[in-house]
Amino acid sequence: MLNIYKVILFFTIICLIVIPIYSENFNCSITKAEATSTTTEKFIVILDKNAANNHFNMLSTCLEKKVNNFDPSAISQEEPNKDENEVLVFYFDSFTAYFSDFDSDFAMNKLNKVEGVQLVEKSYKIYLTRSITTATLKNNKLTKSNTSLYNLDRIDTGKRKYDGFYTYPTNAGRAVNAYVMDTGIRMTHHEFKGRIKLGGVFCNGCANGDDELGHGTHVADCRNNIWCCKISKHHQCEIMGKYGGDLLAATKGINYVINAHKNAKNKNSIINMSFSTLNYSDALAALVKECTDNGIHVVASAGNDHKDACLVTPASVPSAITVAASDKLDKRANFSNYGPCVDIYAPGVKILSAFTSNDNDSVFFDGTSMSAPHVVGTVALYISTYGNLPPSNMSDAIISLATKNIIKNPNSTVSYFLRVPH
Ligand SMILES: *[C@@H]1O[C@H](CO)[C@@H](O)[C@H](O)[C@H]1NC(C)=O
Ligand SMILES: *[C@@H]1O[C@H](CO)[C@@H](O)[C@H](O)[C@H]1NC(C)=O
Ligand SMILES: *[C@@H]1O[C@H](CO)[C@@H](O)[C@H](O)[C@H]1NC(C)=O
Ligand SMILES: *[C@@H]1O[C@H](CO)[C@@H](O)[C@H](O)[C@H]1NC(C)=O
Ligand SMILES: *[C@@H]1O[C@H](CO)[C@@H](O)[C@H](O)[C@H]1NC(C)=O
Ligand SMILES: *[C@@H]1O[C@H](CO)[C@@H](O)[C@H](O)[C@H]1NC(C)=O
Ligand SMILES: *[C@@H]1O[C@H](CO)[C@@H](O)[C@H](O)[C@H]1NC(C)=O
Ligand SMILES: *[C@@H]1O[C@H](CO)[C@@H](O)[C@H](O)[C@H]1NC(C)=O
Ligand SMILES: [Ca+2]
Repeated sequence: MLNIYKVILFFTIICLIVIPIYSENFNCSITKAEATSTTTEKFIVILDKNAANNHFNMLSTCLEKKVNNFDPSAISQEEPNKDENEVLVFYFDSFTAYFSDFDSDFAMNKLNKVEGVQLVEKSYKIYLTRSITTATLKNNKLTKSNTSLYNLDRIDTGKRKYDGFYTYPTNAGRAVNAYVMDTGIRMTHHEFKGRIKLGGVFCNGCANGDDELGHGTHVADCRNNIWCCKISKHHQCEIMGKYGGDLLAATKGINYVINAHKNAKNKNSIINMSFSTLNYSDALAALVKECTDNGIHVVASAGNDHKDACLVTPASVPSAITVAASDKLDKRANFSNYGPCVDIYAPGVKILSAFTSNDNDSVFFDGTSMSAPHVVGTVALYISTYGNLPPSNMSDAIISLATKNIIKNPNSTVSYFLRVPH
């Protein structure tokens, strides 16, 4: 025992001596003069986890910036770092990220060369998101329910055969928690009433979780999100208001979900990322990988720009399940992104779902945004039927359930069409 105390004492003394000496002799590899400039824009900086302390020391010593940890439980509509001298820090398992204002030239040509900095990326606009969590029950009974919705009728069968029924595992989605990262939700809508809870509002100037666009509400509707059926719980994270979101809001939302996942007893979590960037984003890709590394399934829509899905994020991230859109005749929708980054096809044309004008409102939408929830639901059905798997195994499992070579002109490496567990 004595030896242990000696060791502890030894290291305490070393720390007390070494740390002050270290900071006194701190060498500024960049200076405030270099960092302050006429124009400032917000950048995300991703650091090697071990470099974080030194780096923040450097920021506060050399650049006189205030370093603030981001508290995911602090749900606020205000940007906490209004002051350009403040940096907002997110600690993940595999890296540390922060946001701050810098001059573009400094950020992209100096800061990115500092030791321990993995990448620097300008915060940009993103276009729409959401996410979900699930259940532990195992059950192999099937429920057969009437449906007039072709998309539900279609995904319970391999061949294109419409029988007017949607057949799915009975306990589907029990105890499901859904983190919806999107434009918010019409909480009072009959489709969700009593099953919705505000997770957090992470965009600037957003109206406390109300859905001002209708996207989130449509995407969260249980008629498409077969996983939630009657019994699941939603948590919503609004990261995009009427006027869009940005990388900072997405990081806050993802940080929130990862923390909620870590603190939850139920580790069956699925995130549907209903947003896309215009161009590929290394920073967003790192955040998505952090989710799957933590065991959270990520389902991403391929995007609606009739282009290669590998060009946008999160669709391009290998550990995400990327979903392209097909129509009633199993043809690739003409707007759907395609290419080698697509993992699977699901219905995404003329999808009826909840809308926001009143609590019974519904509307038809087209989009890979509408396809992705079908896959989210299927992952949840899979979990409640067979149990959870690590994300990469889940992706394989969903693909092994899928019907092969049925999509016309998929223009993808694969032509897999979604099928629910049966
Ligand atoms: C600080 O930088 C100067 C000039 O680049 C260098 O000569 C010196 O050795 C550095 N000191 C430390 C402690 O790294
Ligand atoms: C389902 O459809 C069948 C035949 O159309 C009908 O007889 C039955 O009442 C319907 N069930 C429900 C619950 O709507
Ligand atoms: C899933 O994410 C994609 C973007 O990656 C989005 O377009 C779609 O709306 C999302 N769907 C749901 C149900 O969140
Ligand atoms: C996206 O990339 C294209 C070129 O590939 C570039 O012209 C455009 O400015 C980029 N857009 C953004 C928002 O970075
Ligand atoms: C895509 O298909 C829709 C109907 O299915 C059609 O109205 C539209 O013109 C098509 N767009 C393109 C670019 O082919
Ligand atoms: C098929 O995908 C490739 C890139 O993966 C693209 O260059 C080509 O234009 C696509 N063709 C069609 C018909 O969409
Ligand atoms: C919505 O439908 C329910 C019954 O399904 C009805 O009681 C209610 O009045 C309707 N509300 C609106 C706003 O139409
Ligand atoms: C997941 O897949 C890997 C690689 O195929 C395999 O070694 C591992 O046993 C799988 N894990 C589970 C839980 O299925
Ligand atoms: Ca059917």
